[in-house]
Amino acid sequence: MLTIPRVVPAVEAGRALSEFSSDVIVGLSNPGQKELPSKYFYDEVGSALFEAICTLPEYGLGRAGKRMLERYSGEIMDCVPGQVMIAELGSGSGQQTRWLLEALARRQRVNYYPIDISRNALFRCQAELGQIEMVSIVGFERAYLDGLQEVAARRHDGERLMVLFLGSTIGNFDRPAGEQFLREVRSILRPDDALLLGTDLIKPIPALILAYDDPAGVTAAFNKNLLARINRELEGDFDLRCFEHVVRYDESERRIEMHLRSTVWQRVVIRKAGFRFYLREGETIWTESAHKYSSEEVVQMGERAGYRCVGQWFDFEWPFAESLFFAV
Ligand code: AVJ
Repeated sequence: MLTIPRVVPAVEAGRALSEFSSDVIVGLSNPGQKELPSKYFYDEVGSALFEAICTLPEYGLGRAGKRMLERYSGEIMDCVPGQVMIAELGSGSGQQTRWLLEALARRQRVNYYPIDISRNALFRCQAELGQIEMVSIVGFERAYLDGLQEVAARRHDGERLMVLFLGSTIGNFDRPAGEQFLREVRSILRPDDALLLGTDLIKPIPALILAYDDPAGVTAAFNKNLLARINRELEGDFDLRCFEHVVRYDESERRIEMHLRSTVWQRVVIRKAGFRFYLREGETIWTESAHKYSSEEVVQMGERAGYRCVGQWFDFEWPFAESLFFAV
């Protein structure tokens, strides 16, 4: 069947690089807690490491997401009748999306629009999903909301837009920002458009810590690769041997935090950003949050953001929820 695997690029490489550079400067010049945005994990090395993480026995999320879509895609798509087009926020490698696309392709030709700021992720997704019969792929190298706006503009008459936000990526936002993000997605949708939202659920802390601090050190490598990426792309001189991967669970925020802790006092120079800064011994750079939810909380958050929940599916091996919402 005809497939059109292609990417609509957002910006020239130069602009993407200067955005990376200014985000790095802002995050690292903070006199309090230094931070780096987790969206920059996913260069070619980082994406490969993330895929490796998803195969780790300790990282239950990865397997739960795939298992659930393999099992429930038919049921989920039965809840979304009519002619449907699909947009995915953060396409990743596309392995879980396959099941949903195949379920939908049993009844119609499918236009699938993955949206990701990582061109590399879009290529991987096209390699994984480009061969499914009856499915055409057009990837958008864009920030989520910009990309979604462009996808929505391609809607045909009578077509329903279904947005996928899988894998618990929403957990990277803190709670208020996550809800606000859902509201902004809603503002691009029409009533009865659909949102399928994956969320990792609250579970015993030791299991959560192990999921983000696996004994083989794959997640540690994933975390440190952010500094290696700065070295490669912005001519930084981070010495990766002087950083430790640190994982903690914040009980009041109900989130995992990942940090990189400097084991020595050090000066770091990032040449292409024209930036230098210091780290004290023991000081950390906060690189990621992964918020954990209860299933009721997800429903309430969706309702406050302008949706009604029409179904929830659960994995009990690794508590995880897929929640299907319709825009009100
Ligand atoms: C892709 C954001 C869902 O938070 O679990 C995995 C990323 N970080 N291991 C997550 C991640 C460390 C992942 N998300």
